[in-house]
Amino acid sequence: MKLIPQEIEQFRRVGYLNIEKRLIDDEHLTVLREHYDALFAEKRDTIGEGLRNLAVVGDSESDEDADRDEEMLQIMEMWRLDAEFRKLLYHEPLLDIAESLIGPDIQLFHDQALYKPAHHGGEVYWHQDNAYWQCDPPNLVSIWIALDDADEENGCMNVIPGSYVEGLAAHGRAASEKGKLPALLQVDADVDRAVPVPVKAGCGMVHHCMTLHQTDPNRSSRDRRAMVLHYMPSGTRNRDGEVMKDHPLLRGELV
Ligand SMILES: O=C(O)CCC(=O)C(=O)O
Repeated sequence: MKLIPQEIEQFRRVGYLNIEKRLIDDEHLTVLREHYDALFAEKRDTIGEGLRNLAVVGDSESDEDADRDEEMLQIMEMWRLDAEFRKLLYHEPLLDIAESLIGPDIQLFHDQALYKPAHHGGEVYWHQDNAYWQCDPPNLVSIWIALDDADEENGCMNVIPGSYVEGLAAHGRAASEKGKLPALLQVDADVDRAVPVPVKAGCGMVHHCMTLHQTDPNRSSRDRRAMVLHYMPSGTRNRDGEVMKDHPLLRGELV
């Protein structure tokens, strides 16, 4: 399911693309949801050991007095924990999209499950992914897959079109009116330029690692489960300047 030239051109112009075709069929979606829920249930009481709540307000994530009323739950490296998510790394429709945008030699940077529970799902503040990652060259792309319908009510992605060509903005630690969010970065963004990217379950959106994006709290009665795969062209260097040879090669050759 390679992207067509108009889609590639659109991605190059605005730095993201809403993929309205199904990437994951119904049967596959049911299996992924079951495995996703099982992993979150298994880790429920082990915050800090593989499960993080990015919505913690306090001086540090482990702060005993931190406010944890809101939850923006994250499990990194799902592929290491579960065979279904390992298989997802090699799912052809996803790799075809990645190849259309970053070329034939593709490695995984990492994957993550991002779960905004109904009613009290926390916010993710405006950021560019490469502010966290500091990869070089900054040519990574992420496919954000909706496991539930995601819209403005339950915290779909909001993006600033064209921001990815405007350079890396100066990020600081995120803060809300309640206090500091130690797990998150934040940058001032021109919200008048922001557009929502609603995504149906089984579909996805792809964004460049320099695209400014954010997601709102989930106050709706619907969960918002998402799975994100971050792809890099082979040969990409990490923040220490090292080529990341040990990350899984998903297609093509190691460069
Ligand atoms: O899923 C979310 O709420 C945030 C996603 C995000 O920031 C990302 O995929 O880079």
